[in-house]
Amino acid sequence: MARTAIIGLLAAASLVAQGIVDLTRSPYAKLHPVPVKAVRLAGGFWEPRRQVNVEKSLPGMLELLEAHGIVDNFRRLSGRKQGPRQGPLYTDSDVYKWMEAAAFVLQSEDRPDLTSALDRLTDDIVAAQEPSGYLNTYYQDDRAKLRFTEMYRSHELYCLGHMLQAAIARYRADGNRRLLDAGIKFVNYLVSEFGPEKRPLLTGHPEFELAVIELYRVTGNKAYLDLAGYLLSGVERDRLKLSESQIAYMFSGKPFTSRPEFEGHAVRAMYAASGAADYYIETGDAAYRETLDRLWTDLTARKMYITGGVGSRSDGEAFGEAFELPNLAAYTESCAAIGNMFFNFRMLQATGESKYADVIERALYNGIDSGMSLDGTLYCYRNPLASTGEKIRNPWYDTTCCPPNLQRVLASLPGYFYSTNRDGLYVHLYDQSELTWKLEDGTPIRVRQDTKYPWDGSVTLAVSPEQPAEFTLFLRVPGWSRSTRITYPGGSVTAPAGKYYPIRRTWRPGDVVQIKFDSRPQLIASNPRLLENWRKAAVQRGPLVYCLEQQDQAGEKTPFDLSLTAQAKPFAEEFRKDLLGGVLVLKHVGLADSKPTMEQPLYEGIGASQATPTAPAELVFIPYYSWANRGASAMAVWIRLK
Ligand code: FUB
Ligand code: ZN
Repeated sequence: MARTAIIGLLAAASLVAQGIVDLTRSPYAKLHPVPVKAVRLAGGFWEPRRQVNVEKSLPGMLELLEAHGIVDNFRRLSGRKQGPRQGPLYTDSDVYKWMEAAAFVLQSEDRPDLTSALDRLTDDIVAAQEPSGYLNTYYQDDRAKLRFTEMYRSHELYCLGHMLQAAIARYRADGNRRLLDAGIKFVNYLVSEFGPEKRPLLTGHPEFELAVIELYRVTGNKAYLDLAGYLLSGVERDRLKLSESQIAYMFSGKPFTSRPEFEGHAVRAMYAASGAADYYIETGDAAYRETLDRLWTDLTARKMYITGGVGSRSDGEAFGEAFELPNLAAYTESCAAIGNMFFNFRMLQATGESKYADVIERALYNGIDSGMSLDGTLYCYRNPLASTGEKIRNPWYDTTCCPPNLQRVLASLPGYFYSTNRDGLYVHLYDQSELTWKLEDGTPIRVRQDTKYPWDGSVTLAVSPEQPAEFTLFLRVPGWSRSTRITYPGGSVTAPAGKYYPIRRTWRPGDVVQIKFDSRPQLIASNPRLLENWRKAAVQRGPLVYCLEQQDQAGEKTPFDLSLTAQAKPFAEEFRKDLLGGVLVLKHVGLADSKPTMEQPLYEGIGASQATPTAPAELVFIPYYSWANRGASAMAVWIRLK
């Protein structure tokens, strides 16, 4: 083996506990994600996105956080800046999310600019911390007396949760524990002051639960896991006099294990479920597992958009009823889709079941990827499935939770690709990339993926353990692939969809596996109870959901004036390098209403309606994630069927 390869493998062996979560000692984890640094994305679909994040989004967002006084909120507490506090009460979390994103970048590559920005921010934050450990820039001065008195809205634990996640990501990047020690100090203050026999505590916006469990994983201090368990147990509803509507909205304040369904604020609910999944992974508590399964079914069978977006109502940024999934009015906050990914990522590690990876992929390639513009400077807060052409992307929001959330997902993305267990290696996601890690018996391994996924359904994996080793390679076969052929040394199989296909054998350096997924476009129908999608279809190709954007259609017809014919013919495919950063465009014959729908009667006899003249039209579809990158334009995912 070449000397550089050996050095690379040695470097891999020295990486410890640098995954998005560290499940190496978690008794109920079936899988263990690999470190972020172990996977190098290389020029495929995601690497350009990751790069734009590093080069454009992160610097731009730090400038905006500074320009809006959000970092000064910390500095004013230490006297380094004067002036009033800026922004809503949860803005500390946005600085922390940015820091977490930057720290994940450092897990992948050396970036002195990001290291020094993190050092400066850490300095300002630590200087603002009180001797007790308390730290929140909103509950200061005359608001100090309100601390922990209005927890249903205060976001004190939410901000601390994000601080812990930033601190842990930094610690895992380069061993710097300055922010981590500050976070631990605050958590120790909570442990000493709050609890069943002490003062009551509540996460009005869940997030802290999953963060403090990660802190338990870092430190081994069981008090942190118990604190999460206490919060999830919701025992303080009486002492805190919480109303039913508060409990429903916050998705906390009553036992997590008593939840029959998802309701209330979608981001809160997704983070609560993620924290509960973490709690299950550590405790194996069967009541948690049952609840998580029940909630997952509620989500994926009744409340999730085809894009992986969740939370359909603007009012309260909340879940609707079952099948209440409007397209134009869809709220589908970027943070909620990200929360969906976090929840499913944890369920995947807990169970090893590919249905969770399917949801991760659905959310990632669609409802999350749509959240950041292709140039990395504009963000969607809402990710609707139809639009009449309003402006949807902005560089900044007063509540700017989504941009840094998108940044931390992109920065940590390599860590989602693989897991290990005692039997071998799981491949969850496909993209041009290289894994340099080790099997759980310590055998160093490299896996190189060569693929144009998602544009092409072919993936070639070169599997190279350092020396011949018997283990199982578990290849995820996505639920959307109607037929999948896997060829490996000594075998060729048709693999069922929606499962991991296990190949157990003695693998030798350079062994090659070829996978051919069926990524041809499909027309997708909704459950009939999803009333808005009656007689409509969506187009999906591989993991990508497609849409019609007005500016691509001949005569700039709106998507609402176009329809697909029920007898679908094959789609024409054209890779357009020049368009939207390079996308595979789909074209299909369809019909255009001769009279624009805007001018048609609101109601008319069915006969007249069916006789509305139409003309043949070519429908041009682009991937949903790429919409709204060329200015405002009408868009639809669900297209009328005629
Ligand atoms: O409340 C903090 C964040 O702001 C939530 O997670 C988002 O939904 C937005 O309301
Ligand atoms: Zn958000």
